[in-house]
Amino acid sequence: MSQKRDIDYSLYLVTGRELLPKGIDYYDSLEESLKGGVTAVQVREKTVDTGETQEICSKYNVPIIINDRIDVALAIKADGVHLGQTDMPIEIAKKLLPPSMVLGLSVSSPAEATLASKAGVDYVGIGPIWWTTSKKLTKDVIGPRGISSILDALSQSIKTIGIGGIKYRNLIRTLHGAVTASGRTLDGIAVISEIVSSSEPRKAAENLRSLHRAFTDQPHPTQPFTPWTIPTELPTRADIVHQVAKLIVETRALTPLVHQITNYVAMTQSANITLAMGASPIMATAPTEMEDLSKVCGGLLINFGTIGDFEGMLLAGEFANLNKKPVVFDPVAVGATAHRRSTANQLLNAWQATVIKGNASEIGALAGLTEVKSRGVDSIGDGFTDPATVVKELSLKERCIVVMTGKDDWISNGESVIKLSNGHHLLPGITASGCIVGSAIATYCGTVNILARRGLAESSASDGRLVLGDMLLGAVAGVLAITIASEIAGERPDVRLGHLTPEPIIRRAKITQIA
Ligand code: 3NM
Repeated sequence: MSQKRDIDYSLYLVTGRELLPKGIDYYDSLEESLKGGVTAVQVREKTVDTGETQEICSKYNVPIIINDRIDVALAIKADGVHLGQTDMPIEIAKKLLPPSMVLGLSVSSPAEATLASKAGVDYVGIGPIWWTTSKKLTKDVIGPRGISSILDALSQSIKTIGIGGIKYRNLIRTLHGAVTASGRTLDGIAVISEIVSSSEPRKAAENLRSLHRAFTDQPHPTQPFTPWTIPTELPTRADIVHQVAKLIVETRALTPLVHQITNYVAMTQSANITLAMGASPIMATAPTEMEDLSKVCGGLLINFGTIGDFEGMLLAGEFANLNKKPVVFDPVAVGATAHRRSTANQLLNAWQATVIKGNASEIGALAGLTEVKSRGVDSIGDGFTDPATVVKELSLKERCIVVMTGKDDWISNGESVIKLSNGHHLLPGITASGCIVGSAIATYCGTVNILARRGLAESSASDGRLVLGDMLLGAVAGVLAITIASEIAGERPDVRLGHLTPEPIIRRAKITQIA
């Protein structure tokens, strides 16, 4: 056999005997995980019978790769060898290996990825993506937002696997965070503890496989970037207006539950706005409620304005990702303090936002730009000279839709940029007027999510270019609803408290003197 085996890297199990639950046999656990859908196995043990491991793998037609020990790999005619950065140099390994064996290498930076490309390895393990105790870590955690720059440095022919702390719970975040601007994604994931430490390794493997398939096979709300949801042409005004109108009507019919963790300045207004749009708000913050709520809500808003409830925000986003619910993130005044910047970073590392909404200074702070300054929660000045590029680039960086509010509102999904120019000059004078835009976006994204799940949304083939499940539509609808409502209210000076004169009081006051 001189041809290399064509390996499916989707679910790559790395063995870890020391992590087995008490009373569970290594070989039984391995066999169960293969039944659950593991597609490749790397043996990392020094003490197990490699021959028996290989026998079990071949029963399921799954390739076996040996960590570090080329001698063992050659002796058992394994399908490949995996090397770390401090193991044998690649050039020597390549000389020792027959052409039939694949060669894998661990990389953790773009520089190591470039060297791996030059060396011509078959696949790389990129890690550690998350913190893990399964291996003594000598390198910094990359985080899901650090993967794409490594993928960009690798030649296309090299297969890629993410490794380090990957769990069912963070899998969507991991996969989504890894997508590059050109659409390259991880070919698979490698795990030890999520399968090996489980008392039900088959189920653990099945769960990982099915979530991985859900990511690669079909669009869902945390995937605004997958090729099938990127509009190939800019939507026309008529397309957008038609679909927003539909969304407004559908929201009243479907009454999505919109879970909102927001600041206490905005909380009542946000709940009222949600009700006014025909949806149902729930403003829960307790961490223990997050899992249950994520199953029943249509969409989630996380607004960290008064910056409490960190644990709840963390869990709510993670569970929303897991249950494929859209997450709208409003990083209020993120540029104002180091604490806010670090909190936003932690949250964006922990879960995948579907939409990030902010004013120019907030978006600038997340993008690392200093052109627009802030004072507390407000932006100073007229905004960026090139706002379209700012939203598009942040959108590509964070792999989500970006909404930058201001005199004009700028929205991008990394491909298209839409400018909306509605609104009223009095709107910024109302506290929490920015926060309610976030609530409106979360509400309409919730409706888009429900429609997509029910298969009722119009597909790109039948009409329009905002396609099934496209959260860009939810973002546009949320901004238009609030800004156009403000224009209509602005045209009615008689309904504004700021314009109250003595005359209507004198004319209308209903006063009864009782005693
Ligand atoms: N290699 P778990 S992290 C074997 O970063 C290994 O190269 C890593 O185990 C790397 O899935 C790791 O339990 C441990 O976190 C993976």
